[in-house]
Amino acid sequence: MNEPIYITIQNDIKREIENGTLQSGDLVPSENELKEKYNVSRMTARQALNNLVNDGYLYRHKGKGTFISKRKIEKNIHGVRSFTQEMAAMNRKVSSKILKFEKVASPEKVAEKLFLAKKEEVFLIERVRYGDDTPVLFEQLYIPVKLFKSITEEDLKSSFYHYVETKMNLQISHCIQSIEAIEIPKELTEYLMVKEHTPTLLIERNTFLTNGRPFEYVKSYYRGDQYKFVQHAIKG
Ligand code: 16G
Repeated sequence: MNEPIYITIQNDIKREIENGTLQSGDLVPSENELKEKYNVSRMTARQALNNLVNDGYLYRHKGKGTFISKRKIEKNIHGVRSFTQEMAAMNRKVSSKILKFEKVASPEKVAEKLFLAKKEEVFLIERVRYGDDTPVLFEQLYIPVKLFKSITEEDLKSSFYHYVETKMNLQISHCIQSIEAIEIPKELTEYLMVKEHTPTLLIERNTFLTNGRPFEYVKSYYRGDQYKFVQHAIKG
């Protein structure tokens, strides 16, 4: 059976994005142009464009037309890299906004993950992180106070991993992490500037030093329309 024509239109546009004929910010052909080119109804042309918008390849600008989206950020999930390093590797400008920086008694799960005594003090840090001024990630981070006695809010405006490695001279070794697809929690929609129900990738991560001690427990919420996770794997 032949594929439906709207799929052909979608694939043609995707191919032009892949080979660079269409680049982020470019205007895509209008429904009328597609109608002429493929000899289809306006409905069919609209369906193809709607699907590409829903899949994040295109976005609409009211009154101006439909445009090619920025390519998704590809996050490697096989290494332990900081947000700052990831953005630098993609030539994106990094910035962060600290929403919370406070000392709290560790919740039970956090104490367990950080090898702490019940209710031992931790810093709770919440940050919105930006790539090229777009909010792409929300992070809720717990770190032991006894390990990071003199860390300040200012230190967390730039790279936390840089602080750990260069200011504290500690060696980061590995992490244990899980990845889950969720809807954006309602309270984060405003910070990440997305609509309710937006698909989000949640990584829960416990990261360790070379001495075997855990130094962070973090929940990172990645905008699903901005991120794609990539992994290299070896045949087992
Ligand atoms: C990433 C890490 C997070 C770490 C942060 C440090 C994941 C899932 N999370 O967001 O654990 O605390 O980078 O970034 O990869 P920074 O050094 O730029 O502050």
